[in-house]
Amino acid sequence: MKFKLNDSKDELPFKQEGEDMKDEVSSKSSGDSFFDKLFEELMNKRENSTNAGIWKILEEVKSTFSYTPKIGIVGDSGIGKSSLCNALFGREVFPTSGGGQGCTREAQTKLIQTDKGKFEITDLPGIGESPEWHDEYVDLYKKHIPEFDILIWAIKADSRAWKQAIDAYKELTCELKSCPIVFALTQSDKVNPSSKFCFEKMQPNEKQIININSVKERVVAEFDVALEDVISVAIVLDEETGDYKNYNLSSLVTRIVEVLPNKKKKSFTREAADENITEETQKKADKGFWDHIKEFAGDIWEEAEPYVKPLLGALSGKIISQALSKFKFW
Ligand SMILES: Nc1nc2c(ncn2[C@@H]2O[C@H](COP(=O)(O)OP(=O)(O)OP(=O)(O)O)[C@@H](O)[C@H]2O)c(=O)[nH]1
Ligand SMILES: [Mg+2]
Repeated sequence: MKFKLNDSKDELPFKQEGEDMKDEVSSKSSGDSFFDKLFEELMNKRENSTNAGIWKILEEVKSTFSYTPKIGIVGDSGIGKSSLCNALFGREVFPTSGGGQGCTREAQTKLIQTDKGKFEITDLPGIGESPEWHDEYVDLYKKHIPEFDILIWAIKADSRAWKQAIDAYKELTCELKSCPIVFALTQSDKVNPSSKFCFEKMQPNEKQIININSVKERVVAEFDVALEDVISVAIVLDEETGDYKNYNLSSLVTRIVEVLPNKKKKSFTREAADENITEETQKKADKGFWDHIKEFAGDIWEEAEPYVKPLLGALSGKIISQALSKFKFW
């Protein structure tokens, strides 16, 4: 049966606290006292500080760090949108279908609570080759795109029926000025010669890579987008372990982090599954976060730096869940 939410917001049940992070939390028990000390120190300094601006900066650190990123995904039915979202965030965001033609013509939005924060994700139906729904869908996209921080436009790598999608995309120029977009070529393992894809290593073979690159070139030419914004991916559910295996999701995450504004980078990597975030991408997200804080601070950054600096190490990389819980004391 097709899962249909009819444009409603659905909150998934909370994960049991510590369920996902068990290893991390227990292996970093010393981190707790570190954060206790850090925040105690900041609170003491707060009493001595006469500059209210510093506390505005710390509030900005808090709100930027705990921001709820809003992600949109658009693509035709059965091309792997749900699988992509589930693998990207490392949890069941949307149920997957058997690959049959779905008929949901509404947006499906979910607000997902995790042990690190929240994120909101909206699945928009693809326009397919259905001219009769063109205007309805373009209106739907125009309504939702302004709410997103990032739009993932999914296209099946071995399909050629893109005309309606290209026309719709071109009608969204205005909305997309304020919403970065990346193109995900889904099910890249099915690109010819599909029998050559190595599922063990999740890697296409040389001939497939050549053909995937031609598909990318076509997307670049027909949608008039930059090559670096087109990323080929493949997702396979390992029936035995229940885990998703993927090809190239880390490249998709890297590109998303690159195109997101500084203020939003960190909250996205906070929610993406750790295995999809390379060290380099994590650094880019951290740098974007602190560049944003510096810009927010402006002239008083120098004065504020000694107060804010201890947070730099604490909020970098993946050591964030403890930090977030301590923010509640502010
Ligand atoms: N071979 C292969 N199969 C995939 C891939 N991604 C998804 N699938 C399969 O394709 C089918 C549809 O995947 P979904 O993720 O449910 O696709 P969807 O776009 O969300 O579908 P609807 O919600 O019905 O629009 C499922 O059987 C998936 O297991 C992929 O990269 N490679
Ligand atoms: Mg789906």
